[in-house]
Amino acid sequence: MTSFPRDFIWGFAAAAYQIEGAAYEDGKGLNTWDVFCKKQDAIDGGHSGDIACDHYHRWREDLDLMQKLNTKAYRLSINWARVLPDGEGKVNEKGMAFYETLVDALLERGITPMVSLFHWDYPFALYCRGGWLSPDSPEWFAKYAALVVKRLGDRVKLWLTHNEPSCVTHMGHVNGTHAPGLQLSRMEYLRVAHNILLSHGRAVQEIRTHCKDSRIGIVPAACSYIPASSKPEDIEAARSYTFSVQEHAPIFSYTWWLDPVYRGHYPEDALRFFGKDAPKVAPGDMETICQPLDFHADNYYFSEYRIGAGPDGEPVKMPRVPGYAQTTQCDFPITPEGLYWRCKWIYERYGLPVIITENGHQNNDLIMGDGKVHDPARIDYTRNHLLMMRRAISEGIPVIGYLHWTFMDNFEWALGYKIRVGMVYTNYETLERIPKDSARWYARVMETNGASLDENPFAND
Ligand code: GCO
Repeated sequence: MTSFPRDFIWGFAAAAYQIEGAAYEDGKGLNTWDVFCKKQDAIDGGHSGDIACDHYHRWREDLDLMQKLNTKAYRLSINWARVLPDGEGKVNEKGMAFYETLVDALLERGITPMVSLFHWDYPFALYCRGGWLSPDSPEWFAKYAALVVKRLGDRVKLWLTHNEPSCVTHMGHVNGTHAPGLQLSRMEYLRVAHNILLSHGRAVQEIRTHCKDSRIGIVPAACSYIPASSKPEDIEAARSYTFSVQEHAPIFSYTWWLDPVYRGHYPEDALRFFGKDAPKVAPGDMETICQPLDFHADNYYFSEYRIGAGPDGEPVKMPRVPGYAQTTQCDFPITPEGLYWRCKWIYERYGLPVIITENGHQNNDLIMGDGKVHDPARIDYTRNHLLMMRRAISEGIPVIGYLHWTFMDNFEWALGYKIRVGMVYTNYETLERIPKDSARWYARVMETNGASLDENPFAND
Protein backbone atom coordinates (compact mmCIF):
# COMPACT_ATOMS: atom_id res chain seq x y z
CA MET A 1 0.00 0.00 0.00
CA THR A 2 1.45 3.36 -1.00
CA SER A 3 2.08 5.69 1.84
CA PHE A 4 2.62 9.40 2.03
CA PRO A 5 6.18 10.69 1.71
CA ARG A 6 7.94 10.98 5.06
CA ASP A 7 8.13 14.78 4.94
CA PHE A 8 4.54 15.22 3.77
CA ILE A 9 3.16 18.62 4.87
CA TRP A 10 0.03 17.94 6.96
CA GLY A 11 -1.96 20.73 8.50
CA PHE A 12 -4.64 23.38 8.38
CA ALA A 13 -5.28 26.56 6.39
CA ALA A 14 -7.00 29.79 7.40
CA ALA A 15 -7.16 33.44 6.37
CA ALA A 16 -6.70 36.61 8.43
CA TYR A 17 -10.02 38.34 7.84
CA GLN A 18 -11.99 35.18 8.48
CA ILE A 19 -10.57 34.56 11.96
CA GLU A 20 -8.70 37.51 13.47
CA GLY A 21 -11.36 40.08 14.39
CA ALA A 22 -9.79 43.12 16.12
CA ALA A 23 -10.78 45.10 13.07
CA TYR A 24 -10.22 48.46 14.72
CA GLU A 25 -7.43 47.73 17.16
CA ASP A 26 -3.76 48.54 17.62
CA GLY A 27 -3.51 50.88 14.65
CA LYS A 28 -4.84 48.57 11.97
CA GLY A 29 -6.08 50.36 8.83
CA LEU A 30 -9.40 49.63 7.16
CA ASN A 31 -9.59 47.08 4.42
CA THR A 32 -12.22 46.64 1.75
CA TRP A 33 -13.91 43.81 3.68
CA ASP A 34 -14.30 46.00 6.78
CA VAL A 35 -16.13 48.50 4.61
CA PHE A 36 -18.06 46.05 2.41
CA CYS A 37 -19.57 44.24 5.42
CA LYS A 38 -21.24 47.47 6.50
CA LYS A 39 -23.14 47.72 3.21
CA GLN A 40 -26.77 46.77 3.63
CA ASP A 41 -27.56 43.19 2.56
CA ALA A 42 -23.98 42.53 1.45
CA ILE A 43 -23.49 39.74 4.00
CA ASP A 44 -25.93 37.10 5.14
CA GLY A 45 -27.34 38.08 8.54
CA GLY A 46 -25.61 41.48 8.39
CA HIS A 47 -22.48 39.83 9.79
CA SER A 48 -18.90 41.03 9.55
CA GLY A 49 -15.39 39.95 10.50
CA ASP A 50 -15.16 42.67 13.19
CA ILE A 51 -14.80 40.01 15.89
CA ALA A 52 -14.81 36.76 13.89
CA CYS A 53 -13.09 34.10 16.06
CA ASP A 54 -11.17 36.78 17.98
CA HIS A 55 -8.02 34.92 17.02
CA TYR A 56 -6.08 38.19 17.40
CA HIS A 57 -6.50 37.79 21.15
CA ARG A 58 -6.96 34.04 21.46
CA TRP A 59 -4.13 32.86 19.22
CA ARG A 60 -2.27 31.14 22.07
CA GLU A 61 -5.19 28.88 22.85
CA ASP A 62 -5.66 28.20 19.12
CA LEU A 63 -2.02 27.30 18.57
CA ASP A 64 -1.98 25.07 21.66
CA LEU A 65 -4.96 23.19 20.30
CA MET A 66 -3.33 22.87 16.88
CA GLN A 67 -0.27 21.40 18.55
CA LYS A 68 -2.40 18.98 20.53
CA LEU A 69 -3.93 17.82 17.26
CA ASN A 70 -0.47 16.93 15.84
CA THR A 71 -0.55 19.74 13.27
CA LYS A 72 2.67 19.87 11.28
CA ALA A 73 2.00 23.01 9.22
CA TYR A 74 -0.32 25.99 9.29
CA ARG A 75 -1.22 28.24 6.39
CA LEU A 76 -2.07 31.73 7.61
CA SER A 77 -2.46 35.05 5.82
CA ILE A 78 -1.33 38.56 6.63
CA ASN A 79 -3.93 41.30 6.83
CA TRP A 80 -2.17 43.91 4.68
CA ALA A 81 -3.83 46.92 6.36
CA ARG A 82 -2.84 45.60 9.79
CA VAL A 83 0.83 46.01 8.93
CA LEU A 84 0.48 48.95 6.52
CA PRO A 85 -2.63 50.92 7.53
CA ASP A 86 -2.49 53.02 4.34
CA GLY A 87 -1.43 50.09 2.18
CA GLU A 88 2.04 51.59 1.75
CA GLY A 89 4.30 53.91 3.69
CA LYS A 90 4.24 53.91 7.45
CA VAL A 91 4.48 50.50 9.12
CA ASN A 92 2.14 49.67 12.01
CA GLU A 93 4.65 48.05 14.34
CA LYS A 94 1.98 46.59 16.62
CA GLY A 95 0.37 44.83 13.67
CA MET A 96 3.72 43.54 12.47
CA ALA A 97 4.53 42.34 15.99
CA PHE A 98 1.34 40.27 16.02
CA TYR A 99 2.54 38.22 13.05
CA GLU A 100 6.12 37.98 14.31
CA THR A 101 4.89 36.62 17.64
CA LEU A 102 2.50 34.25 15.90
CA VAL A 103 5.24 32.83 13.70
CA ASP A 104 7.57 32.39 16.68
CA ALA A 105 4.81 30.65 18.62
CA LEU A 106 4.11 28.28 15.74
CA LEU A 107 7.77 27.35 15.47
CA GLU A 108 7.98 26.82 19.24
CA ARG A 109 5.14 24.33 18.89
CA GLY A 110 6.84 22.51 16.03
CA ILE A 111 4.38 23.83 13.43
CA THR A 112 5.76 25.05 10.10
CA PRO A 113 4.20 28.34 9.00
CA MET A 114 3.14 28.92 5.40
CA VAL A 115 2.21 32.54 4.71
CA SER A 116 -0.25 33.83 2.10
CA LEU A 117 0.43 37.46 1.35
CA PHE A 118 -3.02 38.18 -0.01
CA HIS A 119 -6.18 36.42 1.05
CA TRP A 120 -8.67 39.09 -0.06
CA ASP A 121 -8.40 41.83 2.60
CA TYR A 122 -7.25 44.76 0.45
CA PRO A 123 -6.30 48.07 2.12
CA PHE A 124 -9.18 50.52 1.74
CA ALA A 125 -6.75 53.44 1.32
CA LEU A 126 -5.33 51.82 -1.81
CA TYR A 127 -8.79 50.94 -3.08
CA CYS A 128 -9.58 54.67 -2.91
CA ARG A 129 -6.55 55.25 -5.14
CA GLY A 130 -7.79 52.82 -7.78
CA GLY A 131 -7.26 49.42 -6.20
CA TRP A 132 -6.29 46.59 -8.53
CA LEU A 133 -7.31 48.73 -11.50
CA SER A 134 -4.47 51.12 -10.83
CA PRO A 135 -1.28 50.62 -12.84
CA ASP A 136 0.54 51.28 -9.55
CA SER A 137 -1.08 48.31 -7.82
CA PRO A 138 1.64 45.74 -8.67
CA GLU A 139 4.26 48.01 -7.08
CA TRP A 140 2.13 48.57 -3.98
CA PHE A 141 1.92 44.83 -3.56
CA ALA A 142 5.64 44.38 -4.21
CA LYS A 143 6.52 46.87 -1.47
CA TYR A 144 4.15 45.21 0.96
CA ALA A 145 5.63 41.80 0.10
CA ALA A 146 9.16 43.11 0.63
CA LEU A 147 8.25 44.45 4.07
CA VAL A 148 6.63 41.22 5.24
CA VAL A 149 9.41 39.02 3.90
CA LYS A 150 12.14 41.20 5.42
CA ARG A 151 10.48 40.80 8.82
CA LEU A 152 9.45 37.14 8.63
CA GLY A 153 11.69 35.59 5.98
CA ASP A 154 14.27 34.37 8.47
CA ARG A 155 11.59 32.10 9.98
CA VAL A 156 9.00 31.60 7.24
CA LYS A 157 10.17 29.63 4.20
CA LEU A 158 6.88 28.68 2.55
CA TRP A 159 5.19 31.58 0.74
CA LEU A 160 2.05 32.06 -1.31
CA THR A 161 1.45 35.29 -3.19
CA HIS A 162 -2.27 35.30 -4.05
CA ASN A 163 -5.20 33.19 -2.95
CA GLU A 164 -7.77 32.51 -5.68
CA PRO A 165 -7.29 35.61 -7.84
CA SER A 166 -10.18 34.45 -10.03
CA CYS A 167 -12.53 34.89 -7.04
CA VAL A 168 -11.09 38.32 -6.27
CA THR A 169 -11.65 39.26 -9.91
CA HIS A 170 -15.07 37.68 -10.37
CA MET A 171 -16.81 38.15 -7.04
CA GLY A 172 -15.03 41.41 -6.20
CA HIS A 173 -15.06 43.09 -9.60
CA VAL A 174 -17.61 41.35 -11.86
CA ASN A 175 -20.69 40.35 -9.89
CA GLY A 176 -19.92 42.42 -6.80
CA THR A 177 -20.84 39.81 -4.21
CA HIS A 178 -17.47 40.16 -2.46
CA ALA A 179 -15.45 43.25 -1.49
CA PRO A 180 -14.99 45.74 -2.98
CA GLY A 181 -18.38 44.98 -4.55
CA LEU A 182 -17.72 46.35 -8.04
CA GLN A 183 -19.36 45.41 -11.33
CA LEU A 184 -16.82 46.35 -13.94
CA SER A 185 -16.84 45.95 -17.71
CA ARG A 186 -15.00 42.99 -19.18
CA MET A 187 -12.11 45.14 -20.35
CA GLU A 188 -11.76 46.61 -16.86
CA TYR A 189 -11.91 43.37 -14.94
CA LEU A 190 -9.36 41.79 -17.24
CA ARG A 191 -7.12 44.72 -16.37
CA VAL A 192 -7.67 43.89 -12.68
CA ALA A 193 -6.67 40.28 -13.39
CA HIS A 194 -3.58 41.38 -15.33
CA ASN A 195 -2.46 43.70 -12.54
CA ILE A 196 -2.89 40.89 -10.02
CA LEU A 197 -0.68 38.66 -12.18
CA LEU A 198 1.94 41.41 -12.42
CA SER A 199 1.81 41.88 -8.66
CA HIS A 200 2.35 38.15 -8.21
CA GLY A 201 5.51 38.27 -10.33
CA ARG A 202 6.84 41.32 -8.52
CA ALA A 203 6.14 39.74 -5.14
CA VAL A 204 8.01 36.57 -6.14
CA GLN A 205 11.01 38.71 -7.06
CA GLU A 206 10.88 40.43 -3.67
CA ILE A 207 10.51 37.15 -1.78
CA ARG A 208 13.52 35.68 -3.61
CA THR A 209 15.57 38.79 -2.85
CA HIS A 210 14.80 38.87 0.86
CA CYS A 211 14.47 35.16 1.68
CA LYS A 212 17.10 33.08 -0.05
CA ASP A 213 15.81 29.65 0.87
CA SER A 214 12.12 30.38 0.24
CA ARG A 215 9.71 28.06 -1.57
CA ILE A 216 6.98 29.99 -3.37
CA GLY A 217 3.65 29.34 -5.09
CA ILE A 218 0.37 30.97 -6.11
CA VAL A 219 -3.08 29.48 -5.43
CA PRO A 220 -5.52 29.64 -8.34
CA ALA A 221 -9.20 28.73 -8.14
CA ALA A 222 -10.30 27.24 -11.40
CA CYS A 223 -12.51 24.55 -12.86
CA SER A 224 -11.33 21.04 -13.59
CA TYR A 225 -13.49 18.12 -14.63
CA ILE A 226 -13.92 14.38 -14.21
CA PRO A 227 -13.91 11.99 -17.16
CA ALA A 228 -17.32 10.47 -17.86
CA SER A 229 -15.75 7.00 -17.96
CA SER A 230 -12.35 5.33 -17.99
CA LYS A 231 -12.32 5.24 -21.81
CA PRO A 232 -9.21 7.04 -23.13
CA GLU A 233 -11.33 9.37 -25.30
CA ASP A 234 -13.41 10.49 -22.31
CA ILE A 235 -10.28 11.07 -20.24
CA GLU A 236 -8.73 13.11 -23.03
CA ALA A 237 -11.94 15.12 -23.51
CA ALA A 238 -12.10 15.98 -19.79
CA ARG A 239 -8.40 16.85 -19.69
CA SER A 240 -8.46 19.07 -22.74
CA TYR A 241 -11.64 20.79 -21.56
CA THR A 242 -9.98 21.50 -18.21
CA PHE A 243 -7.19 23.32 -20.05
CA SER A 244 -9.32 25.33 -22.46
CA VAL A 245 -11.18 28.58 -22.00
CA GLN A 246 -14.33 27.95 -19.96
CA GLU A 247 -16.81 29.94 -22.01
CA HIS A 248 -19.42 29.87 -19.23
CA ALA A 249 -16.92 31.22 -16.68
CA PRO A 250 -13.82 32.38 -18.57
CA ILE A 251 -12.03 33.89 -15.60
CA PHE A 252 -12.15 30.47 -13.91
CA SER A 253 -10.07 28.88 -16.68
CA TYR A 254 -6.89 27.30 -15.34
CA THR A 255 -4.88 28.36 -18.32
CA TRP A 256 -5.84 32.03 -18.04
CA TRP A 257 -3.86 32.23 -14.80
CA LEU A 258 -1.36 29.42 -15.07
CA ASP A 259 -0.11 29.73 -18.63
CA PRO A 260 1.17 33.27 -17.94
CA VAL A 261 2.57 32.25 -14.55
CA TYR A 262 4.29 29.03 -15.67
CA ARG A 263 4.75 29.57 -19.42
CA GLY A 264 4.89 33.31 -19.92
CA HIS A 265 1.91 33.88 -22.22
CA TYR A 266 -1.88 34.03 -22.19
CA PRO A 267 -3.61 31.05 -23.83
CA GLU A 268 -4.56 31.67 -27.48
CA ASP A 269 -8.14 30.39 -27.16
CA ALA A 270 -8.89 32.77 -24.28
CA LEU A 271 -7.34 35.73 -26.12
CA ARG A 272 -9.59 34.95 -29.10
CA PHE A 273 -12.57 34.62 -26.80
CA PHE A 274 -11.95 37.98 -25.06
CA GLY A 275 -11.08 39.74 -28.34
CA LYS A 276 -10.59 43.48 -28.00
CA ASP A 277 -11.22 43.32 -24.23
CA ALA A 278 -8.07 41.25 -23.63
CA PRO A 279 -5.51 43.09 -21.50
CA LYS A 280 -2.81 45.06 -23.26
CA VAL A 281 0.42 43.28 -22.46
CA ALA A 282 3.28 45.77 -22.22
CA PRO A 283 6.83 44.72 -23.11
CA GLY A 284 8.36 42.99 -20.08
CA ASP A 285 5.00 42.13 -18.44
CA MET A 286 5.21 38.44 -19.19
CA GLU A 287 8.81 38.25 -18.02
CA THR A 288 7.66 39.77 -14.73
CA ILE A 289 4.68 37.43 -14.38
CA CYS A 290 6.54 34.24 -15.31
CA GLN A 291 8.87 33.78 -12.33
CA PRO A 292 10.14 30.30 -11.49
CA LEU A 293 8.01 28.75 -8.73
CA ASP A 294 8.68 25.82 -6.42
CA PHE A 295 5.31 24.11 -6.21
CA HIS A 296 1.80 24.31 -7.56
CA ALA A 297 -0.65 25.20 -4.78
CA ASP A 298 -4.29 24.34 -5.33
CA ASN A 299 -7.57 24.64 -3.45
CA TYR A 300 -9.88 21.75 -4.25
CA TYR A 301 -13.55 21.78 -3.29
CA PHE A 302 -15.36 20.10 -6.19
CA SER A 303 -15.56 19.35 -9.89
CA GLU A 304 -18.83 20.56 -11.29
CA TYR A 305 -19.27 18.26 -14.27
CA ARG A 306 -18.26 15.02 -15.83
CA ILE A 307 -17.03 15.43 -19.37
CA GLY A 308 -17.19 12.80 -22.09
CA ALA A 309 -16.09 12.70 -25.73
CA GLY A 310 -18.70 13.56 -28.37
CA PRO A 311 -18.82 11.88 -31.80
CA ASP A 312 -15.75 13.82 -33.01
CA GLY A 313 -13.92 13.53 -29.71
CA GLU A 314 -15.05 17.03 -28.65
CA PRO A 315 -15.76 17.55 -24.94
CA VAL A 316 -19.39 17.18 -23.95
CA LYS A 317 -20.77 18.04 -20.51
CA MET A 318 -22.71 15.19 -19.00
CA PRO A 319 -26.09 16.33 -17.75
CA ARG A 320 -26.21 16.62 -13.99
CA VAL A 321 -28.85 14.16 -12.99
CA PRO A 322 -30.72 15.24 -9.88
CA GLY A 323 -28.91 13.66 -6.98
CA TYR A 324 -25.91 13.02 -9.25
CA ALA A 325 -23.66 13.75 -6.37
CA GLN A 326 -24.16 14.38 -2.70
CA THR A 327 -23.65 18.03 -1.88
CA THR A 328 -22.29 20.10 0.98
CA GLN A 329 -24.27 22.83 2.67
CA CYS A 330 -22.91 25.27 0.07
CA ASP A 331 -24.46 23.02 -2.55
CA PHE A 332 -21.03 21.94 -3.77
CA PRO A 333 -21.15 18.44 -5.26
CA ILE A 334 -18.93 16.02 -3.36
CA THR A 335 -16.50 14.73 -5.96
CA PRO A 336 -13.29 13.36 -4.43
CA GLU A 337 -12.29 11.66 -7.66
CA GLY A 338 -11.80 15.10 -9.22
CA LEU A 339 -8.90 15.73 -6.84
CA TYR A 340 -7.03 12.78 -8.31
CA TRP A 341 -7.52 14.04 -11.87
CA ARG A 342 -6.62 17.59 -10.95
CA CYS A 343 -3.33 16.63 -9.27
CA LYS A 344 -2.42 14.36 -12.18
CA TRP A 345 -3.22 16.74 -15.02
CA ILE A 346 -1.77 19.83 -13.39
CA TYR A 347 1.47 17.97 -12.72
CA GLU A 348 1.60 16.54 -16.24
CA ARG A 349 1.05 19.97 -17.79
CA TYR A 350 3.16 22.23 -15.58
CA GLY A 351 5.63 19.82 -13.99
CA LEU A 352 5.63 21.16 -10.43
CA PRO A 353 4.98 19.23 -7.23
CA VAL A 354 1.46 19.84 -5.98
CA ILE A 355 0.37 20.97 -2.55
CA ILE A 356 -3.31 21.11 -1.67
CA THR A 357 -3.69 24.37 0.23
CA GLU A 358 -7.45 24.05 0.88
CA ASN A 359 -10.06 21.30 0.88
CA GLY A 360 -12.93 21.04 3.29
CA HIS A 361 -16.57 20.36 3.95
CA GLN A 362 -19.25 22.97 4.61
CA ASN A 363 -21.86 21.79 7.03
CA ASN A 364 -24.42 22.91 9.56
CA ASP A 365 -22.66 21.39 12.56
CA LEU A 366 -24.46 21.29 15.89
CA ILE A 367 -23.51 20.82 19.51
CA MET A 368 -25.43 17.66 20.25
CA GLY A 369 -27.11 16.30 23.37
CA ASP A 370 -23.84 14.89 24.68
CA GLY A 371 -22.14 18.29 24.41
CA LYS A 372 -20.01 17.15 21.47
CA VAL A 373 -20.01 18.04 17.79
CA HIS A 374 -20.34 14.90 15.69
CA ASP A 375 -19.48 15.54 12.05
CA PRO A 376 -19.20 12.15 10.31
CA ALA A 377 -19.90 13.73 6.91
CA ARG A 378 -16.73 15.85 7.22
CA ILE A 379 -14.67 12.80 8.20
CA ASP A 380 -16.01 10.90 5.22
CA TYR A 381 -15.43 13.85 2.86
CA THR A 382 -11.86 14.37 4.03
CA ARG A 383 -10.98 10.69 4.04
CA ASN A 384 -12.26 10.18 0.51
CA HIS A 385 -10.28 13.15 -0.76
CA LEU A 386 -7.13 12.00 1.00
CA LEU A 387 -7.51 8.54 -0.51
CA MET A 388 -7.70 10.13 -3.96
CA MET A 389 -4.56 12.09 -3.23
CA ARG A 390 -2.89 8.87 -2.17
CA ARG A 391 -3.96 7.31 -5.46
CA ALA A 392 -2.17 10.13 -7.31
CA ILE A 393 0.93 9.65 -5.14
CA SER A 394 0.88 5.90 -5.84
CA GLU A 395 1.09 6.70 -9.56
CA GLY A 396 4.17 8.84 -9.02
CA ILE A 397 2.51 12.28 -8.94
CA PRO A 398 4.48 14.35 -6.41
CA VAL A 399 1.76 15.61 -4.08
CA ILE A 400 3.74 17.05 -1.20
CA GLY A 401 1.17 18.42 1.23
CA TYR A 402 -2.41 18.82 2.34
CA LEU A 403 -3.70 21.77 4.37
CA HIS A 404 -7.27 21.22 5.41
CA TRP A 405 -9.69 24.12 5.21
CA THR A 406 -10.08 24.94 8.01
CA PHE A 407 -8.98 24.78 11.61
CA MET A 408 -12.02 26.42 13.24
CA ASP A 409 -15.40 27.62 11.97
CA ASN A 410 -15.05 31.19 10.81
CA PHE A 411 -16.43 34.08 8.76
CA GLU A 412 -17.44 32.59 5.44
CA TRP A 413 -17.37 35.85 3.41
CA ALA A 414 -20.78 36.78 1.94
CA LEU A 415 -22.36 33.85 3.78
CA GLY A 416 -21.44 35.31 7.16
CA TYR A 417 -21.36 32.71 9.92
CA LYS A 418 -24.07 30.53 8.45
CA ILE A 419 -21.75 27.86 7.13
CA ARG A 420 -19.32 25.89 9.27
CA VAL A 421 -16.18 24.52 7.65
CA GLY A 422 -13.84 24.00 10.62
CA MET A 423 -12.72 20.83 12.37
CA VAL A 424 -13.04 22.85 15.54
CA TYR A 425 -16.45 24.30 16.39
CA THR A 426 -16.57 28.00 17.22
CA ASN A 427 -19.31 29.12 19.57
CA TYR A 428 -19.76 32.69 18.35
CA GLU A 429 -21.49 33.81 21.56
CA THR A 430 -18.84 32.64 23.98
CA LEU A 431 -15.98 32.23 21.49
CA GLU A 432 -15.34 28.84 23.01
CA ARG A 433 -13.65 26.30 20.71
CA ILE A 434 -14.88 22.69 20.71
CA PRO A 435 -12.91 20.13 18.66
CA LYS A 436 -15.35 18.17 16.49
CA ASP A 437 -15.05 14.42 15.92
CA SER A 438 -13.25 15.21 12.66
CA ALA A 439 -10.49 17.04 14.57
CA ARG A 440 -9.71 13.92 16.59
CA TRP A 441 -9.88 11.77 13.48
CA TYR A 442 -7.58 14.09 11.48
CA ALA A 443 -5.14 14.35 14.41
CA ARG A 444 -4.59 10.61 14.07
CA VAL A 445 -4.19 10.87 10.29
CA MET A 446 -1.47 13.48 10.79
CA GLU A 447 0.17 11.51 13.58
CA THR A 448 0.33 8.30 11.52
CA ASN A 449 1.36 10.13 8.31
CA GLY A 450 -1.83 8.93 6.66
CA ALA A 451 -1.57 5.25 7.66
CA SER A 452 -4.79 5.47 9.68
CA LEU A 453 -6.74 6.22 6.49
CA ASP A 454 -6.95 2.47 6.04
CA GLU A 455 -9.07 2.18 9.16
CA ASN A 456 -12.83 2.43 8.81
CA PRO A 457 -13.66 5.57 10.80
CA PHE A 458 -17.19 4.31 11.39
CA ALA A 459 -16.29 0.77 12.46
CA ASN A 460 -17.97 1.17 15.85
CA ASP A 461 -21.19 2.63 14.48
C1 GCO B 1 -11.05 30.32 -0.07
C2 GCO B 1 -11.83 30.89 1.00
C3 GCO B 1 -12.42 29.98 1.90
C4 GCO B 1 -13.75 29.44 2.03
C5 GCO B 1 -13.86 28.07 1.51
C6 GCO B 1 -14.79 27.16 2.27
O1 GCO B 1 -9.86 30.57 -0.13
O2 GCO B 1 -11.68 29.61 -0.86
O3 GCO B 1 -11.02 31.70 1.78
O4 GCO B 1 -12.74 31.04 2.63
O5 GCO B 1 -13.99 29.51 3.39
O6 GCO B 1 -14.19 28.14 0.17
O7 GCO B 1 -16.09 27.27 1.87
